[in-house]
Amino acid sequence: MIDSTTVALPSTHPLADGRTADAPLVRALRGDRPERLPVWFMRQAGRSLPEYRELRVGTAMLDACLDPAMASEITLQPVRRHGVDAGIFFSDIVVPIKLAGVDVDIVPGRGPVLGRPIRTAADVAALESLDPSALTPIAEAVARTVAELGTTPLIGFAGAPFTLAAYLVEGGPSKDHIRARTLMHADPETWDRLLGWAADVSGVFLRAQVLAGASAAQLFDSWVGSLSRADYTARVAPHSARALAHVADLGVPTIHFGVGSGEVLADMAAVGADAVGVDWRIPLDDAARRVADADVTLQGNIDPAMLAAPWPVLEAHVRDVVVRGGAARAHVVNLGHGVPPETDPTVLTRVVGLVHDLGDGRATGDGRTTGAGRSAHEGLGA
Ligand code: 1CP
Repeated sequence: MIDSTTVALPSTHPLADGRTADAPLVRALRGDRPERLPVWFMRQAGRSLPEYRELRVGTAMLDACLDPAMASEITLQPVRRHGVDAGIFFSDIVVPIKLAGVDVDIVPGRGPVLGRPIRTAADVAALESLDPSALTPIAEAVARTVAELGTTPLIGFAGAPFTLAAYLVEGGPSKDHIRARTLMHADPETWDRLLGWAADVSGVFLRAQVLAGASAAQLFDSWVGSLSRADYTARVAPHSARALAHVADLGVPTIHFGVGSGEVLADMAAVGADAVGVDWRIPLDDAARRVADADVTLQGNIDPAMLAAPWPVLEAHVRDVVVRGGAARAHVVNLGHGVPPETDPTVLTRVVGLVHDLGDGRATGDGRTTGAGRSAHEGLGA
């Protein structure tokens, strides 16, 4: 449940004490067009960085997530290296599930795998709620990280109930989440209880990150693309709203992201976050039309496949994304999904420099953009 005793952010929070209140990311999420377009990358922390791989040697993924010093250092690595406009907290969507007592591990090269899938009414009834006190290592890692980040905001995150349910019911990564979607229809009551539980676990996880210092919060519904629109609106969206409701009273800007979400983009926007993340399949000007009924910022949508293309091809693509993003009320530049592990990190740094050189991203008549933005590498807290 939402803790009604905390009605506002602590006065030492970076948004409350002013450190991040005017950061380009925060301004853009709130609907403003800062002089410089904010840019960060999903999965910027981790696999593509040699310094990450070195630090992780000998430490299992979930142990790294629960080690405050290590989680904080991994979060900071891409901010130092690329000069991105935000850190994304190094953790995983299954961390709060594990802390709620579910037998889950992250298997290298595969992803989250459960000791025993959750498939029946009895399985769901046996799930325990997440005690916020179990999140002490998370809060400590966030606090350490924001102490280093200065004026650069940290984004906290959690998995949306459907994406979590896809792992819980299937027992691991799957292609079309068939068993989960069968349960949705075969036993709607159990489905509802499972997604309600997942919404609260993710909500408590998000809230802990925000209270400890995150200046924005992203809900990842990565696998939403396997749902029909009718199933999304009737059986999933209310639970996503419930997850976000856990941080609503704190006033931090929120982002709602899914892959393959074209069919449900307007419905995702209606869930109530300040921004919607768009994958690479829909041009941002088209996405802006689809979400026109909701007053939202767009985040995205550089095609991750382009990161390995020759620079002139990638540069033209980034410029096109920025020009099309001009159709939205505001734009946070990102990828359409995560950084592929084999990405050359110097390419990411170059993309940050390019985006920052494009100023506020508003197109001029010739399809290029104006502005004398700062370049990357201004360092933490600049
Ligand atoms: O050993 C390793 O390096 C494990 C790889 C890894 C990492 C670095 C996993 C396993 N998770 C993470 C970190 C992580 N996961 C972050 C923080 C880093 C960052 O974004 O910069 C975040 C935000 C996540 C969230 C996450 N985990 C999502 C949603 C985002 C997305 O990419 O769609 C999902 C779907 C997961 C599940 C997961 N965890 C790990 C893997 C390989 C997967 C996907 C498995 C599958 O294909 O189903």
